[in-house]
Amino acid sequence: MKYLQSTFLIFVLFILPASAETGYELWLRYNKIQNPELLNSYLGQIKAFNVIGTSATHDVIKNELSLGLSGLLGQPFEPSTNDDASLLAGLSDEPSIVKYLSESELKQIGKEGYLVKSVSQKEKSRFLITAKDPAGLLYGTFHFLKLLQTHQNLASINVLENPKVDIRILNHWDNLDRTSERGYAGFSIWDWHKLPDYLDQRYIDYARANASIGLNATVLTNVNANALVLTPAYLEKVKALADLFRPYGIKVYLTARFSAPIEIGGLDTADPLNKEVIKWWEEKVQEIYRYIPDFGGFLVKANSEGQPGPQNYDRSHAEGANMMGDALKPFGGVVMWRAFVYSSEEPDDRAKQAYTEFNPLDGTFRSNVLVQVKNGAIDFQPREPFHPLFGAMPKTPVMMEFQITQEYLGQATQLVYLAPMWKECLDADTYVNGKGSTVSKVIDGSLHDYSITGIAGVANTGTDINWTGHPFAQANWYAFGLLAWNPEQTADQIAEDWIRMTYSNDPKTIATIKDMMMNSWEASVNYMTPLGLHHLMGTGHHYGPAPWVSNLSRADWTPVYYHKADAFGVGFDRSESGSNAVNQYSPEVVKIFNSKDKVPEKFLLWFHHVRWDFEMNSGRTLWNELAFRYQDGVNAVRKMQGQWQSIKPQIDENRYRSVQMLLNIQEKEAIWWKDASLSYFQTFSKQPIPDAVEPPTKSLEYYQSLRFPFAPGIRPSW
Ligand code: BDP
Repeated sequence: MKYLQSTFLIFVLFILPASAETGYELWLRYNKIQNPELLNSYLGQIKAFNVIGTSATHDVIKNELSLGLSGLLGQPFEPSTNDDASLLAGLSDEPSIVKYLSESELKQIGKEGYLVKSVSQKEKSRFLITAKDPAGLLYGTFHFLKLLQTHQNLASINVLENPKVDIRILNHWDNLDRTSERGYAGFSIWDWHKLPDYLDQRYIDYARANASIGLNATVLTNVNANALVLTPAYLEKVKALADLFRPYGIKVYLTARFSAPIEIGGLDTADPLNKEVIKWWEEKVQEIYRYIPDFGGFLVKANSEGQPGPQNYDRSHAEGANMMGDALKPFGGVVMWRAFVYSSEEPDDRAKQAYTEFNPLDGTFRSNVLVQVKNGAIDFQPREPFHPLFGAMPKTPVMMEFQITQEYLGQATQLVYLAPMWKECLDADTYVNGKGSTVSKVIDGSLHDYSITGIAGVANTGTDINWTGHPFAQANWYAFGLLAWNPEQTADQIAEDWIRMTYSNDPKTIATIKDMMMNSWEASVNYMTPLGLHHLMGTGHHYGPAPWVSNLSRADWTPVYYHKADAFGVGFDRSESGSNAVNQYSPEVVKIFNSKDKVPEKFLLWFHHVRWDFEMNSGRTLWNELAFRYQDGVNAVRKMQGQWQSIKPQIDENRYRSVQMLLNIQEKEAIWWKDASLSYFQTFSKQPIPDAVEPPTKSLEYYQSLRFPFAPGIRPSW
C-alpha cells in the first residue's frame, strides 16, 4: 500500500507538468504553497511529525502526513519517533499526548471525534492531533492538513469535532457488470472481474477521499440488487475491498435482494415468516461475517419499481426488515430499509404512498433497522419539499437519502452545486415537536432520541480520470461528506473550503467560483422545473425536457401526470381539495402549503393547480412568471460563463477548458429546456411569450422528435 502511494506521489509530483491537473487528486491535491511568507511561517512551525502508536490506521496517518506535508511544504517529511516533534498525533491515552489534555477536553471527544490544537510548553509550541479511536485520529489528521490547504493561521488553533450522525454512507448504484445506474462518470470503480487479486490504486484513493470528509461506510452494490453478490465467489471480492477500507474507518455494506433465498438458495419462497427462509438468511449472514467480521449490514429496496419484497407474500415492510434485522443483530449489523416505494396498483398520488405505507409501521421495527427516506416524496427532483416521513416516525430511526449523482440535475454536463438544495431540506421545519423541529434534528436523532442515526448519498463516482465526470461534481461528493458529519454546516463555508483545496486560495477566484456554485442550483431549477414543477424529464434516461410524454406503462411515470397542464392552468393539486398529500405534514406546515397565497412560490405548482393568469408576487401572471423563470435560468448560466472566463488566468488550462466547454453545453441545455417547455405549455396557456424572454427557435415538434438512445446512466433493463 505504501509502495502504491509513493508511486502515485512520484507520478503526480514529477511526471505531470504543473499545469496538467487531471482532477484525479480531488480536494487532496497537496500542491506546494506558493505564498513564500505563509510557507515560511508553516515551515517554522512544523518541522517534524510523530504519529504515536501502532495500527493499520496509524500507518495510513503516517502516509497521509508524509504525502500532505511534503507536497504542501515542498520538502520531504518522514515520520519521526521524537516525542518532542512539532506535530504529534496519537490517541488520547498515549502518555505523551494525555499530558496536554484537560479533563474536559478528554470528556468532550466522542466516538470518531477529534481534537486538533496548538499547545505550548516550556516555551515550545507544537500541534496536537488526538482522538479516542483510530478513525477519529485519521479525521483529525485530514482536518490538520485542510488547515494548511486552506491557508489558515495555525497559531492558536483549537478544533474539537464530533460527528452528529453515526452512519455516514455512500450508496453505489453499481452493477456487477460494472455499469452504474444513474452514473455519469464512466463505469463502476469496482473491478469485480479482477478482484480479489488485483487491488486498484483507486480503491485506496477512494478510501482516502471518503475518510478526508468523514464518511465511514459504503454500500458497494445497486439497490436494484443482484443476489449473486451474496455468493462465495463475490464475498471473497467484497472481503478484499473491506480489508482495504478498514484502516480508513470505512465499513462495507451490501444490497440484499429479497428473493435471494430463491435465486441463490434453492428455496421456493422468500416469505420472511417461513422458517427455511429465516434460517437461510441467518446462515448467509453468518457466512458473510466469516469473510468480513465488521460487515455493516444490508440496504434493501423491496416492493418498489418491480423489486421483490415481503408484500409478495402478504407480509409488511416491517416483517421483511425485521427478519433481516434479526439475522444481523448478533453481529452488530443493521438493515437500511428504503421507503422509496410506490405500488403498481395504487391509483393514489404517488407522493403520498411512502408515508401511507410506513407511518402506520412506526414502532414495529427492530432496533437495528433504519428506514431510509429520500429527501422528497417523489424522486430526487431538482426541488422538492421535504418528505413528510421526516418527523412522522418518532419510534423508528429514519435516515436521509440524498442523491449526489445528478440524475435529475444536469447529469455530468451541468455545474450544479447541490449543498444548498440539501440544506433547504435539512433546515426545513417539520413542526412535529413545535417550532424548530428541523429535518436535521430528525436525522441527527436529537428530536426523537434515535438510538442510531444515518445519512446516505447516492454516489457520483466512476472511472473517469476526475472521478465524477464534471469537475464541479466533486464538490457534491465533498459537500455530502461534510453535511453527513454535521448537517448544521453551511453550504457557503463548505464551498469555500472546497474551492481553496481544489482550485485556489486567491480571494477573487474564491469569491467568483463560490458565487457560481451558490447560484447554480437555483439556476438549474429555473431552467428545468421552476415554481414547483417536477418530473418533466425524458423517459428512462431522464436527460432533457419531455413534458409532453403521456403514454408510458404507468401513469405516474409520465410528466403529464405531474404537471397536469390544461386550458385553466398548471400544477398538481395536493391541497385538501386535491389529493390531500399536504395533510401528511404537521398542521403548521399544512397551513402554509395548503394555501395558494401562503405557499412559497418555489412550491406553488407542487401543491396547487393554478390558473394561468394567477397573480404572482412579482405582479406578473403565472404564465409570464413561468417564462421569466425559464429565462432567468438561462441568464444565470450565461453569467457563470462570464465569471469563469474572468478567472481564466488563475485556473490551470486542463480544468479551465473542461469547465468552459461544459458551461457551453449547459447553456445549450438550459435554452433547450426553456424552449421545449415554453413551447409545450404555450399550447395550453395560449398566451404569447413575454417580450423580455427569448422566443424558442425551433418548433415543438422538433423538441418532441429528439431521441437519446445511448444517454448515459440508464438501467440496461429499462
Ligand atoms: C430513481 C432512479 C432509479 C432508481 C430509483 C431508486 O431513476 O434508477 O432505481 O430511483 O431510488 O430515481 O430506487
